[in-house]
Amino acid sequence: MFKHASKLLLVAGLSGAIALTGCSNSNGSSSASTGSIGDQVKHKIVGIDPGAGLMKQTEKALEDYELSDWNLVEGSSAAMAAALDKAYKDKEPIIVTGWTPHWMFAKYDLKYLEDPKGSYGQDEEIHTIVRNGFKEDAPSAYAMLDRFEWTPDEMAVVMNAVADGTKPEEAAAQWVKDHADKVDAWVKDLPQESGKKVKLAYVAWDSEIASTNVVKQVLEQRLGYKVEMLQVEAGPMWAGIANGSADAIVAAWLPTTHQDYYDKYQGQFEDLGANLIGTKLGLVVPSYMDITSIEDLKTK
Ligand code: PBE
Repeated sequence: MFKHASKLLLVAGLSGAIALTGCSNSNGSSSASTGSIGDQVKHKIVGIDPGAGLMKQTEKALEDYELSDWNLVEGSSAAMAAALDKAYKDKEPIIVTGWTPHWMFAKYDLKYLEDPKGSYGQDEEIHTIVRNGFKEDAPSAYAMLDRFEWTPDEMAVVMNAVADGTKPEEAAAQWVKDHADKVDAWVKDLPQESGKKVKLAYVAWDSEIASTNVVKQVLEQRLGYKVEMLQVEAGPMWAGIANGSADAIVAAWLPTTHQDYYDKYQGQFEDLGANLIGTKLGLVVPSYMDITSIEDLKTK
């Protein structure tokens, strides 16, 4: 799944050497381009998995900005990253659905398109959500999950290592080792379990691969749980928490991105609050593209 990742390092190394060829001429269009931004990218926006909130927000953006002739292409996080990698190497125009924290901002020179109509909402938080009854069934795992919080920079360490080819469980184990003080506080005075099972559901979004693996390492190494990671789509992830087939997720983007799931299953889960603050979502393009706002997609 992360086969493309090793190539990304090379690209990052070259990015500084790439000269700007897409300079503007008098009528504002790119000299390296043929026609409008829409024509250059065939009116396509490279999306991710259809269950992602980011996809619904992008559909909304297409409506808000009256971009009815544009198409949002479904795929996956990995396919989006591969398409971006290829376009970036060839210095071709591309528009992708993107979010922060994500390693792609460390590897490439990228920018979010401005969103004056606010289709992507305000900055939000990633929450930890557990199934009803989990507190009684696994009190120390519940307490650890309740305490779990970290920063975008801390998450980036794990995420960037995975993007560079380290196995997610190894990158997470290394992070746990290197941040013993922080991890100590998450597990302080909590009792050990011997092999009790916990099921963590997640979607293969790069940010959630990092966070879910870190929580698994802490629950296993520090509290003696046996953790199963269930990789699913966004809809089944929320349904799994609501119906009790999964115990916890650390992947709930709120209040906007997962609002429909949150509302649909209200009362069937417990929200333990933010584990990370300072996220962002939107349309992302390479900095070499002569475009600054979503509005430009209509006029440029
Ligand atoms: N994401 C990453 C997810 C949440 C985490 C922004 C791609 C989504 O859109 O649902």
